[in-house]
Amino acid sequence: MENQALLERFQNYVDAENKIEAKDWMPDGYRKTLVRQIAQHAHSEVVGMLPEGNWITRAPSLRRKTILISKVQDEAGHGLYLYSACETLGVDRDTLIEELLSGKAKYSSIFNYPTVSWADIGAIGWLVDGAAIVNQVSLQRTSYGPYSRAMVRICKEESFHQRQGYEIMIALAKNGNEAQKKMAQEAFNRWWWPSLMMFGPSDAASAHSGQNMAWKIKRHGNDELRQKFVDMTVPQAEYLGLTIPDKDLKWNEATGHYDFGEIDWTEFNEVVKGNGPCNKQRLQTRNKAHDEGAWVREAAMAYARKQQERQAVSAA
Ligand code: BYC
Repeated sequence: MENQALLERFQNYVDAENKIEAKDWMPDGYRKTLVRQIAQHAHSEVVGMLPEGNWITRAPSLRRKTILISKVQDEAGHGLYLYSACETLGVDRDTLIEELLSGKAKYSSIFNYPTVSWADIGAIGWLVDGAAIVNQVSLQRTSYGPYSRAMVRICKEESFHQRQGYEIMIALAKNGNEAQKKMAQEAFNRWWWPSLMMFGPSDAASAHSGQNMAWKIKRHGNDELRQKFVDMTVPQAEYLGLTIPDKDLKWNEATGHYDFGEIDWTEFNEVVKGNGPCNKQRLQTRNKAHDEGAWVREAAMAYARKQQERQAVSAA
C-alpha cells in the first residue's frame, strides 16, 4: 500500500497548484491514468492526420494545398511532443506505437468518420480543432508539468488550424455559390454531433473524471467543456448562415447557455469499440505507413549507432 503520508503530501502539493515533474514521487494511479490519457492524445494527433491527409492531393488550389500540408505536419509534431511527454512517465515509445498499431490503444472517436468533400476539411478545422482547443486550453493547467507545457505549444498551433478551417467555411458557406453552400451545410451536418462526442461521456458516466479532477489532471468536466464549445460555436454557425442539425437547440435565457439535444451515446460507444465508419481503414492505413517507413527508422538508427561508435573511439 502506498504510504498515506506521501499521498497526503502529494495531494497538498497539487492543491497548491504546483506542477508535478517527471522525477517527483507520484501515486501509481496518477502515473497510470496520465500514461493512458497522454498516449490516447498522442495517438489521436497521429491518426488525426489521416482524414485530412486524404485531401492533400485534391485541395482546390496551391494555396489551400500548402496550408493543408502545413497543418497536417503540425499534427505529427503534436504527436511527437505528446509521445515525449508520455515517455517521461517511464513508458517507451515503441510500446506505445505498438499498442496503437495493434488496435489495443484508443484514440479520439472523431477520426473514425470519413472526409467526403472538400468542405469536410473546413468543418474539421473549424469544429474538430475548435473542440480540441476548448479541451486543451483547459489542459494547459493540468498538474503534470511536461503535459501542461506540451499543451501550451499545441494550443498556439491549434488556433491557427481552427482559423484556417473557419476561413474555408466562410469561402464556401458565406461567399460561395449555391452548390458550395450546400456542400458546407452537408459537411456541418456530418461533423456537428461527432464533435460534441469528442468531449467524452457525460460526467455521470465518465469513469476517470472524479479522481482526475481531484488530481487536477483534468481541470473541467466533460459536460462543462462540451457546453462551452456549443456556446462558442453556435454564433459562428449563424454568421456562416448554417443551420445547426439539432431541432432541440435553443438559447436558454435562465442559464445563459444553449440547450441542445441528446447525443447518440450508442453511436459513440460503437465508434470507441472499433465499429465506426472508418476504424478499420484508419488502422490499416496507419500500419501501412509504419511498414513503409521502416527504412527511415533503420537509417536513423544506423546513424545514431555510428555516432555512438565514434564517441566511444574518441573517448578511448
Ligand atoms: N474518443 O472517463 P472518461 C486533435 C474514453 S486530437 C475515444 O471521461 P477521460 C486533432 C476514455 O478514453 C485531440 N475514447 O475519460 C488532431 C475512457 O476509456 P479508457 C484529442 C474516448 O480520459 C488532428 C472512457 O471513454 N484530444 O486535436 O477522463 C486534427 C471513459 O471516458 C473519448 C485529446 O485526446 C473519445 N472522444 O476523459 C485535428 C484530449 N472520450 O481509457 C485535431 C486529451 C472518452 O478508460 N484527453 N473516451 O479505456 C482528454 O481530455 C480526456 O482523455 C477525454 C476523456 C476528455 C477525451
